Amino acid sequence: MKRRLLLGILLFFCTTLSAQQRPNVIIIYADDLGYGDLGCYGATKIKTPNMDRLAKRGIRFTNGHATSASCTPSRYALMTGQYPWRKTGTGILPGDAALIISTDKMSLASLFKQASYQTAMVGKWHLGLGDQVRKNWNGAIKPGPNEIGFDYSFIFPATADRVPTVFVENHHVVASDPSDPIQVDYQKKIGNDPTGLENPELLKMKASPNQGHNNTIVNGIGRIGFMTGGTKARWTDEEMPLTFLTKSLEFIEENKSKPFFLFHALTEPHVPRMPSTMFKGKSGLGYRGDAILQIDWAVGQILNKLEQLGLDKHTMIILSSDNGPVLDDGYADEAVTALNGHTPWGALRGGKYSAFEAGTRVPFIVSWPALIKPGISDAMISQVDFLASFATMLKTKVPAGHAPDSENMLDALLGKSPNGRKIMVKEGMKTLSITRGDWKYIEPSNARPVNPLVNIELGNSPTAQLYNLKSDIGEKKNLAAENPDRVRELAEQLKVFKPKEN
Ligand code: NG6
Ligand code: CA
Repeated sequence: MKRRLLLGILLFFCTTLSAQQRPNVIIIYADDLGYGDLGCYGATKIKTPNMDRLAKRGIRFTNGHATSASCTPSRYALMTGQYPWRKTGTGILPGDAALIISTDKMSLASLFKQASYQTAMVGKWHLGLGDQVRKNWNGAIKPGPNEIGFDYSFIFPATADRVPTVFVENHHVVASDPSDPIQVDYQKKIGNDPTGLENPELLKMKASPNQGHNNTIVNGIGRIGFMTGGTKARWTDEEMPLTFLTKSLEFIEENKSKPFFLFHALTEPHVPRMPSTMFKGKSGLGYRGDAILQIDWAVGQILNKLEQLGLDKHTMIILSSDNGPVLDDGYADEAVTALNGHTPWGALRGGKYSAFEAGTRVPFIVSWPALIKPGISDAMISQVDFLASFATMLKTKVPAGHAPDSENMLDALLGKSPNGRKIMVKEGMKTLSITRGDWKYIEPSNARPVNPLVNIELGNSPTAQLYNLKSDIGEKKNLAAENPDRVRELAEQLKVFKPKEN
């Protein structure tokens, strides 16, 4: 009897200990969700109770960042631990691009896999698939997520507004049909499907002028790029995020007794915003707001599932976004006209595509009830740091030369330390900035200062910009002229991180 009790106590401690070192990890990664889009980050015109619940029981970072102000480069950095501008070809990818992540370097996924986690990638991918552009969409498509360390993947290839609008499960398009082969072309029209340009009367949501979302029509929405075939395989926008959620919930359920790593990459609130019927019109802010309610609901479903399975205490959840917010990003979806005073960028300047803070400073919440004490952290932290931080948590060595820009921020992520990075480099659309302490320097750039189509200030200026983020989070007052030494120093320091000229 005594021995049994002792054994029981021992077992209890061992499980608790290993769960403390090896929690399940879920990254919920939104697409274009802004710093000011969540109630817990100050939004008042939209309600996000589930994300707020997550923040309340975890740490809400006020200074958490994507590396870049658009999708592909931010995801590349998160997965590889390398600043994306150090590698060519990491800009926003077309839907037929080849995989841009090297399969022989450690990735965030292969790190978890090496530590005997079950790993899954569900949702938006946008890092390329296969080894060439002209790939066969009807056979096995590889390399992709499964070749960089995910045991299971259920994705769509690029963005919701880019063809092919199909799911790929592991190596195969879901519901593909050999008698209706899929072909994709980004240069010219392929097949006979109507396009937004030729048949605007078939659209249920019009494209904004001059943004180019008027190629093949799928589900009444013009896309970027042309596709033909795969009629049964095409997803409908209203249902696609729910499919992703279902796949993630199934993965959690199937792996409830082993440690798992799940990357749940949402497609909302990226365009085209076409929420499911249960959310349409619910926010009063147009489909963009409705899409945020849909995200919040999905987060709630994941939290509930973990609770039901008794996994909530030992599961670490990170919620963040790949870049900042945008309103009109290609469709006439009322994002601008129905905004109703909501400020997706909070008090920050700029938005998606911008070198100003709203481009990259994003919602960033970390929860792990068994270990993390709730609070707010001002530590400066970047998604490029996940790889080195989790390597530390899992006691895995990152091979020399891999993940060169990833810093171990585990203590900051767990709220054990208020200190984050000393310096951080980020990009708008190519324009780099460096932040050290309170000071942010944006390198001079001759690129256009404003993108008039999306109506966002890009943070570009032909002369140097220097802001004190402590006193001026909105980057209103350029202090470069008064601080030439600081400008010189930061410009010098930034050189180390610039792409190598070749
Ligand atoms: C841009 C698209 C935009 C969006 C973005 C990718 C135009 C004019 N705009 O090129 O609609 O698809 O790419 O967004 O084509 S991201 O969040 O995946 O980076
Ligand atoms: Ca994005």
